[in-house]
Formats: sequence, C-alpha cells, structure tokens
Amino acid sequence: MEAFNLEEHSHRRYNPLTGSWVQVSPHRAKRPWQGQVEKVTEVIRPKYDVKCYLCPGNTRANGEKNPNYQDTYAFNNDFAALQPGIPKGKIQEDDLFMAISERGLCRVICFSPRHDLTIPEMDIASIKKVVDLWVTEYQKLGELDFINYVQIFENKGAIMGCSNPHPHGQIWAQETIPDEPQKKTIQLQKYFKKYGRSLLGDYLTKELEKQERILFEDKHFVGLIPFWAVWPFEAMLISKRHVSSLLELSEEEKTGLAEAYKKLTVMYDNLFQTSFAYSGGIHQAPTDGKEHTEWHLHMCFYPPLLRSATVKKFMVGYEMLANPQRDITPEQAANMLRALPTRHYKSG
Ligand code: H2U
Repeated sequence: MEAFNLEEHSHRRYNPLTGSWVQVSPHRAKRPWQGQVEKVTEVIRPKYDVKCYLCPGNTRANGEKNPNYQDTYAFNNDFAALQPGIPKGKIQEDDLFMAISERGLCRVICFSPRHDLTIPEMDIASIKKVVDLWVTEYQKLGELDFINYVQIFENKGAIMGCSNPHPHGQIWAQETIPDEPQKKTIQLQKYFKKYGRSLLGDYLTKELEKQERILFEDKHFVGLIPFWAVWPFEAMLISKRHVSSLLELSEEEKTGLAEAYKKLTVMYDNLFQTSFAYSGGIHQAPTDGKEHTEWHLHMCFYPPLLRSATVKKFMVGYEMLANPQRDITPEQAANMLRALPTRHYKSG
C-alpha cells in the first residue's frame, strides 16, 4: 500500500491556535466541474453617493450628520448589538438555563471618504491611517474599565452580509472575552508556559522554512494560508516580531501591516477578478488588565468564494453537524494566490 500523503489522502489537520480540527479531502478537488465559472459585471460606484450613510456630510439613520471627514472616521453604531448602560444581572436555573448580562460598545469605522474604493484599491498612506485608527480605538476602548476585549473586524461584500459597499469596518468591545479569542488565549498560554516562546512565532519560523503556504514575506509581516485553513482561501497576516497587540507596533511596523493588508487583498481581488468578499479581523491580547505575553498579534481572513466570482463554499451538512471540511488543500490555494500578478486587475 502506498504511503500516506497530504496531497492525495483524506486527513484531519489540527489548528494549534484554537485546538480544533479540519477534515481535508484533497482527492475530491479532482472532481470534474461543470458548474458556473463566469465573471460578474461589476457596478461602477460613484466617489460620493448621496444615499450612502457612511459618505462624508450625509445624514445617518438616527438623524446624525457625518462630518466632512478627509481620511478615516469612527462613530458609535446607531444600532449597536452591545450597549454600555444595561443593568448587571444573571439568571441561573440548575445547570440548564443560564444567562448573564453583557455590556459593551459597537463602533463603525469608515476607511475612506471615497465611496468607490476598497482596501486593495487604496494607497498605502491611506491604509496606514486605517491602522492608526485601529490603534487609537483599541487603546481608548480597552482602557474602559468594563471592556475586557476589543474585536476589530470587517465584513466585505454583500455575500458576507455587508450592508453598504462604502469601505468600512466595525469594532465590538465587551466585558467577556468571546469564544474564538478565548480559545486562542488558552492555547497560546499553554504553549508559552511549556516553551517560553510564542506559538505563532514558532509556527511562522517553520512555515518560512517549509515555503509551502507562504503568500509573501515582508520585513515586518508575513501573509500565508494556515496549515489548518477551513475556508478555501483563508489567510493570515502574522507580525514577525512577537507583539501582543497593535499598541506595541512601531510606526514602520504599522506601515508594514498596511502594506501586507493591501498585498493580500489585491491577491484576493485578482483571483476571480472581482471585489473579493471576506470577513476578516484582528486577533490580539484581551484588554482585561492582565499581562498577555503569550499573545501574538495576527489578522485572519475568511473568504467564502471557492471557484469563481459567484461560486462560494457552503458551510452546510457535514460542516454544520460534524466538522469543517475542505477539498482544495491549503498548499494548492497558496500556489494559486502566489501565481497572480501583484498589480490590482483594475489598475491595468
Ligand atoms: P455592515 O455593513 O458590516 O453591516 O456594517 C454597517 C453597520 O453600520 C451596521 O452594524 C451600522 C449598522 O448597524 N449603521 C449605523 O450605525 N448607522 C446608520 O445610519 C446605518 C447603519
């Protein structure tokens, strides 16, 4: 019998950051595909849209007017999922019914006054201003005594439930460390206790040696498809230096993050020549007042597209009932992204 190998045989891959597993079925990627492959016709958006609630000078749903902002702009979400002023309380009936009040704040952050742009189409200086805003928001929100975790994220594209194409992201800050970052905190702590080093730092060193899933290596950040990726083109940006949060980044490293963010999103757009949808965000140290030397700043990107501008991966069936699963391997996905031109397809 032939020897087991990751390119041919069904296997499970471990995610040391969360302690979870993904089922990989590489043989299935060889199935003939007779489905859709067509490109979508993209709507050309104006630089300013009078009906957009994020454009400068426009009035939002709650009647408030946006200032004539020149680069970035942040405001409290008018329909915030988490609120600061709610009464504290807890309900616990036996081990079966449990509920705890959760205070928090939600912010909306506009990346640019230009309605027609997206991150991959913005210049580095403008993206650096987005990074600067993340830093200020993380610091300000994290300093509030009832905020123990700050989640910075972006939903891009209508298929990710994004309500407006104006380039923007969100921040939800809250009392509890939510499940995903909490799983990572535990795993990073375990590793740091055992080896006295950052789990992601060691992982990055090994990935750079292997050169199988690296998308690009810059001076301060590396873009890669993680070994344990679930979504077809899931990717991470990892800071080379072991920093626990955005607050530890030097000015040069912040520019490095802006460059890496652009590089990855240009690759994404070029893959199917479309504005590539994803949910992405920053994972970093909780703001609970404790020391978090185990934490290693990184960004995660979860894009749903699989084969074309319209064919997406469904997380259904086995995925919902048993385990996440993928067909094309992370190595194949990395090869496809690496082979693309580095210029954005719209820039000619
Ligand atoms: P999404 O596109 O990812 O849904 O984010 C937009 C957010 O903007 C959304 O959470 C908020 C919505 O609540 N919003 C306002 O705060 N004010 C508005 O006038 C409309 C939408």
